[in-house]
Amino acid sequence: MVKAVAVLSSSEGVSGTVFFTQEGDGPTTVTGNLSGLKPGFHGFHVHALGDTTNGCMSTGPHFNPVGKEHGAPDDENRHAGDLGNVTVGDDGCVSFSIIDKQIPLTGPHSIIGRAVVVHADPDDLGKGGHELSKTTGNAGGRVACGIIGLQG
Ligand SMILES: [Cu+2]
Ligand SMILES: [Zn+2]
Repeated sequence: MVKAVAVLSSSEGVSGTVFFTQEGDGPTTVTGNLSGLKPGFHGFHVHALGDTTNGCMSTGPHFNPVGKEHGAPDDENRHAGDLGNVTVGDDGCVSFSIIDKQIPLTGPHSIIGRAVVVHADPDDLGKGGHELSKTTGNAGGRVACGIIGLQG
């Protein structure tokens, strides 16, 4: 079992923790909780770089090792980092559990050392018809992020 964690924070008061586990070559389970967000859908992705020198802006684009378009988690054509949306309640908090096959913790497409990013707006899952739909899901600003690191 490989385990990883990302601690998210932002200057706007968003915070949370996201845990990743993977057994062998199986899917990765992502569980987490976030608080301080506006109620509703927020895009949630793995971005390519674990670089926060310029805040969440320097984490690069969505992790996309095989050159696909932006999509929904259950689409064939999606970035590996496309985890869809988290749904925040009226209290500004969300707890979630996601199981995904495209974000391994080992091997050439490992997400260790990359970043998780939570966005200000809903991810349209590539289907919004906006000029950004096929690259970012038009999910708006990056309100919080954290670097994915190995956990013992
Ligand atoms: Cu993103
Ligand atoms: Zn994407």
